[in-house]
Amino acid sequence: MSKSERDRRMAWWREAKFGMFIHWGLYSIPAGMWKGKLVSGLGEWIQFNARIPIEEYEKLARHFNPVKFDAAEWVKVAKEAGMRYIVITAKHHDGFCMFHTELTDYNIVDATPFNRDPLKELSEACRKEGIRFGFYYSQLLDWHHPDGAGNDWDYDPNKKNFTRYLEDYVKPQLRELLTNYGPIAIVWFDIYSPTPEIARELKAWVHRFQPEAIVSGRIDPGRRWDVGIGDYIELGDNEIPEKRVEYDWETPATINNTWGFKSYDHDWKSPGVIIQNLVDIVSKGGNYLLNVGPTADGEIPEPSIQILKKVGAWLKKNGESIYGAQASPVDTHPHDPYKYTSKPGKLYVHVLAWPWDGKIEIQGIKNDVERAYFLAGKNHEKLRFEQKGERVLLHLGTKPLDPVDNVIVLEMANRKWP
Ligand code: FHN
Repeated sequence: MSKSERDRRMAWWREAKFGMFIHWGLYSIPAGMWKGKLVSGLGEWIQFNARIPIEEYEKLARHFNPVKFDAAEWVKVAKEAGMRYIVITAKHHDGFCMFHTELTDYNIVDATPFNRDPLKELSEACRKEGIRFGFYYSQLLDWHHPDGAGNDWDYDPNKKNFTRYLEDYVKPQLRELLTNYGPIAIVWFDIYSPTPEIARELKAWVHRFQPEAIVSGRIDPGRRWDVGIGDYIELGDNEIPEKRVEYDWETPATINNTWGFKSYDHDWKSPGVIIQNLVDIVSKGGNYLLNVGPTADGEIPEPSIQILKKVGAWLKKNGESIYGAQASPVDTHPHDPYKYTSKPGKLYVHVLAWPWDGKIEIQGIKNDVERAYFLAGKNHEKLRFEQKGERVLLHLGTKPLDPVDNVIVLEMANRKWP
């Protein structure tokens, strides 16, 4: 694919910067407890961590009736948080399908009293609200399918046939997902594909039905930090690189310590931490895909909603420094109290810790600064500054406007830098 073709396909994603990840499935019923005992580890891994036999785990489906699920409400939460795309688990490692599929009855429409297809409802709600819609699909691990990888307590691994699983199950299911749910913005494969050939085949399969869909970096067989078969590099979970990465990349992240709902995980990241992570990621050229883990009733946990609202309120005022922004043109040290994002002719200085004397000196400014102002300030009132070569001293005053991140815009005399 030519560079211009690639740039065209990736344009919306580069602009979007912030997305909502949704891990939702049968595991939201046990929510981290099995037979009265806490099961440590990620909520969505409970079947594996407690080695629950398929016969027992399957029974959860009979009790899955998330009547409070409201696609419009979820999209509203994402939108108000300033998120521009949604990626939801169509099939996670437990193999339970959160969409209507002809390939197995082990799906939310046929196996539960709920009898609705949340992916259909969510994809439609996203379309109405102008939010891009994508799905997560576990292409390697499937603890329910006899040929999927990962389950050695119900199946003999030596008898598994991955090719059969790929051809007779994964590809037909992907075809359903790629043809029945409108435009698909992202197909989020996870872990890795067994070989580069399989990864390439899967990518071609996706593009056969949705030529514009972006494919996550975890389609690659274990390649990271490099341009692979996926359309962008997918970093490790909650991983933020030390420096700018010169290729499209994304950090998938939890809002507490699990992806799938766990009733006793209350270790929420504060809105401040999330805003700072978002700024850090954008300043290094990446996207932030932040997860929520809805309950078995179909609700996004209230603490997540409250956190996201605050992030959204900050973005409402400061979004110009995030959406479509480019990485910092200057390397900052992890301990610097500020970070940069940029757009042609504008440098956004994110002041993350207010200086005690109301002044901050920044370095590496290779252009004449024409004007400085707080992005969230009234009428963009001018800020006093002094420039000596590449150093700029900003007089901020003693009172921050925002408790987390105050963005100062430096307008440059010409648009050549940054
Ligand atoms: O095993 C999964 C995990 O459950 C979750 O889906 C995350 C999201 O990035 N991916 C895998 C671990 O990296």
